[in-house]
Amino acid sequence: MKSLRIALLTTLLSLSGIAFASDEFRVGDIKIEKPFARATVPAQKAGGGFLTIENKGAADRLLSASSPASKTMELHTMSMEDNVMKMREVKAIDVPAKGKVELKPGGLHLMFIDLNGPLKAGEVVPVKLRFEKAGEVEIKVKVIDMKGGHSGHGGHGSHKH
Ligand SMILES: [Cu+2]
Repeated sequence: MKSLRIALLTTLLSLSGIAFASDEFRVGDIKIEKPFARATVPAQKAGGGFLTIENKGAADRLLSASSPASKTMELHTMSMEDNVMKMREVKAIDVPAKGKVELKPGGLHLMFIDLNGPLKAGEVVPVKLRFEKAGEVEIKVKVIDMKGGHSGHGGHGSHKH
């Protein structure tokens, strides 16, 4: 009955906003959960990717990401500065020992830079993540339509570095 209860919980969670499949990817002590990306419109050159990193072992760091969907990918963080949401690139994302890091809208995220085409809702995009200790893992990122959801991740169209 336990699995039924978990299934029910998953259903409730997906009803609360974003529909997730039970996507999990592992490499070494690292587990990647529920990767998703925000669907983009044709004029958009960049898009955000989100996921949860769980670490069963010693401290590690996410160093980089890459995908055939875009020319490059960067690791970004977002924060409020003078009442304006600002994004900046980070060199790495720390994954604490026996801890968890959430990449989510409004915070840390993966950024597809120079998209080769729009990210369309329903598509699945392969992304390769490289960890300092655990090494490389390829994950499948679901593209979802987030219209009506968070709007705080604006400004990507005029992304500057
Ligand atoms: Cu970004």
